[in-house]
Amino acid sequence: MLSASRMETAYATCCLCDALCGLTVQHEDGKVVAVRGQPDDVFSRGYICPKGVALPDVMNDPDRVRRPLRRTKDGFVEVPWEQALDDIATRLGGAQDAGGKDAVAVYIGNPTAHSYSATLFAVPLVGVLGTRNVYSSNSLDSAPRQLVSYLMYGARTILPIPDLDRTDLLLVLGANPMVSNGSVMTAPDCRGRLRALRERGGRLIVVDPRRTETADVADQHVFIRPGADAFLLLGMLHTIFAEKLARPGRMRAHCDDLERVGALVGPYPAERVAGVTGIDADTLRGLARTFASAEKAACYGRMGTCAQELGSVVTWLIDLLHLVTGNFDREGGAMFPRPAVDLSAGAALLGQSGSYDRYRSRVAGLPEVNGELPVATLPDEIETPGPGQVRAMLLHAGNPVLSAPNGRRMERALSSLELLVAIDLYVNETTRLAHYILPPAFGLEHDHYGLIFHAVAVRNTTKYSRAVVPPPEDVREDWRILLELATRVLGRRGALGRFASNAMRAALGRLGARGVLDALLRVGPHGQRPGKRGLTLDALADIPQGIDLGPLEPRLPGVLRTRNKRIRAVPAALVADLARVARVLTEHEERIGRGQLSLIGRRHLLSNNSWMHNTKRLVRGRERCTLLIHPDDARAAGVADGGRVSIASRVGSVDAIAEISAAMMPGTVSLPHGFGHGLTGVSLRVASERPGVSVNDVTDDSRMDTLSGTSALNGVPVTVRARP
Ligand SMILES: Nc1nc2c(c(=O)[nH]1)N[C@H]1C(S)=C(S)[C@@H](COP(=O)(O)OP(=O)(O)OC[C@H]3O[C@@H](n4cnc5c(=O)[nH]c(N)nc54)[C@H](O)[C@@H]3O)O[C@H]1N2
Ligand SMILES: Nc1nc2c(c(=O)[nH]1)N[C@H]1C(S)=C(S)[C@@H](COP(=O)(O)OP(=O)(O)OC[C@H]3O[C@@H](n4cnc5c(=O)[nH]c(N)nc54)[C@H](O)[C@@H]3O)O[C@H]1N2
Ligand code: SF4
Ligand SMILES: [Mo]
Repeated sequence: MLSASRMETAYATCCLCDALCGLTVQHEDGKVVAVRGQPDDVFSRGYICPKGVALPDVMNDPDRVRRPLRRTKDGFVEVPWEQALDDIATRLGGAQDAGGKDAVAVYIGNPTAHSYSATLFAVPLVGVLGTRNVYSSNSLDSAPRQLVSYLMYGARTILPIPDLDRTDLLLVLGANPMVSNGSVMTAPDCRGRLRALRERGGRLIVVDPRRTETADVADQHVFIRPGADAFLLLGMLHTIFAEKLARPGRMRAHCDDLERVGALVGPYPAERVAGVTGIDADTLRGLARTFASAEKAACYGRMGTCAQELGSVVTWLIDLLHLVTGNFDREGGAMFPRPAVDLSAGAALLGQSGSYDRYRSRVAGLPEVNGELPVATLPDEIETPGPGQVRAMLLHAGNPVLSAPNGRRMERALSSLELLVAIDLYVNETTRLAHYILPPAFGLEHDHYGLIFHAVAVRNTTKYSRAVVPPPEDVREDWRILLELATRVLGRRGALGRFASNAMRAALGRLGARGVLDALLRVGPHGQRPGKRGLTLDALADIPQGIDLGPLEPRLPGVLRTRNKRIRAVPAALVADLARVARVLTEHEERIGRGQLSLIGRRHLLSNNSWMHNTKRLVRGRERCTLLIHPDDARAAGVADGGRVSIASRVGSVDAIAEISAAMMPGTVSLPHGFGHGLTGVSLRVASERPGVSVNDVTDDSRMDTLSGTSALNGVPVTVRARP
């Protein structure tokens, strides 16, 4: 009886992926007991996926780090926070005293973006460190999208999003929203929204080297060779101009140089690109006509179009497809959300609208993109001696040994650091190499606001969720850890440093993450104005199901941050990169001639990148880390279904079980990322039972979109052999 009376229910938001699903959380005595979908949530309306249900498994995981750890020769030992923070600050400062600012690197991992407070408080820490060696999962993910936005619209945060709920035609290129639940397109219950598209008579077309779960619910699926999207889009644009289907309408007035596009795509008629894409010329022209003639059409490209050698050009061509057909900033096309926190204004205020090629990486000479360098070159910066060599690194919510290409090389490089500090929940493949692990509060132990994800959402909504349960006694919220490190590092820099440190601690410490968010809401488009009571954090917190701010609306030209308030339709850097497109096309043709296999990735609904394999209810079922291979390729390599194969590339090889599948395009094989938990020193008991192998021991760190520094995690040339 007593225990029943203590059970309470709260609203919350899932922090795991972009979808921002509303949750109903049952908790008792400070412990979360059950998580369900929240039917009243204005955006997700009750939808939830199995990962959201499993959130408490991570929070309550016996393997979770709950006290600061220091590595000794006998393994990790617990240390008090103050001692850990002081020693870390001293050693970071020491590394910078000896080797300059760049001697300390920072790596910001994916979950950082899912915490508004960590996102906000990483900024002052990176600022205080003043290093050029800033890395993040962006260069394994969406850096091409952010770069193209900076080049065309004047800010990396101005992201065109498919108006999913109102379009008549959704052309999906290299995304699998049925599994990923949408990415750079916040759309809780993608499955239901795609069903609704078809129920209202709309069409769904998927272009992917694998017949994916999304292709399975589409009207049409077209196989494409990995990395050939630029050629497809050039061929489509060529057809649109050749057949006089271009209808830019009001976009003409909003763009500079749109009229140059026809000439740029001139060398790429459908016949020229058919062979290299694997799509016959008629089908290709058909796609162009279907897109151009639809009343409302949107093209959605994601990991498949970003994590490849031509990621930036492909992203640009997708935007051009919208502009040229007039499906831009218009209902049912690609549109700009209007979030309650105006990220672009905030970024502009901090001087962070974006940047490109202000400096280059020391060793490989790769351009800086929006203040970051490519993760793929981090090992170069650690291993190559000389001024500016990285000696120490802060790792926030990342697992580059499993997530970056050539993971074995990353592992070697990180092992050689003087100091590696991880802020993380687990002793995993990367953090086991750290000298310190600092444990953060997680999930429903802290509040939630979709700072970044409201800004890429298919509908304008806003929602703040309070923390549901207290964190374990000795963990701290990420933003506090980041602030502690920033102020301590600053405080070591003489009298002026101590003054600045005290000022920062007083200002940001007192305001806190919530205070900063409140201020951002107040100055945002729905905030307070003279004579008008607008949004405040307190007011929002009292509406836990969120506020619906309506469908996306046209925002040109106000949304732009270019000086003349016009879109740069053909930025010079992208036009220049067309020379590389021509070269890559020839390379692809040669590769096809040699019959070389291409490796791509895949995601699973129950996996989340590298770090949710330690929860029993998410690792159930069939082995997931298998190599999908087409029957013809299996036959040619003598590979049997269920047989062991070795997959080898320039950088390494792994063994896996083969799964013969006609869902693969011939010539293409697929292995998921985020596995490989069998390394010594990993403390993940559940994950270690079915460790799998890391595809990133095979992906090649030298293959990248050189414009944006984004790794070509897809389309890796490999050979597959049967193992005895
Ligand atoms: N369940 C689950 N959800 C997730 C994640 C997860 O790990 N698990 N991760 C989250 C994260 S961090 C992200 S960034 C998103 C990613 O979200 P998505 O991009 O939707 O997810 P992917 O499964 O990577 O989809 C990429 C698709 O591109 C295809 N592809 C590969 N190469 C090419 C190519 O060259 N051209 C074309 N046209 N297609 C290609 C692949 O076959 C795959 O279907 O998902 C997020 N959501
Ligand atoms: N081959 C291949 N490689 C890929 C991809 C692919 O499709 N194919 N996808 C790429 C993509 S899209 C991404 S985003 C990257 C992700 O790569 P990373 O960002 O490097 O790593 P994750 O696997 O997301 O691991 C996140 C880490 O953060 C920790 N963590 C979780 N929540 C919190 C928190 O609230 N606070 C803190 N401090 N830590 C937390 C977890 O324990 C885990 O160690 O992987 C990339 N790698
Ligand atoms: S779809 Fe994403 S946000 Fe929604 S419950 Fe699943 S993991 Fe959480
Ligand atoms: Mo990602």
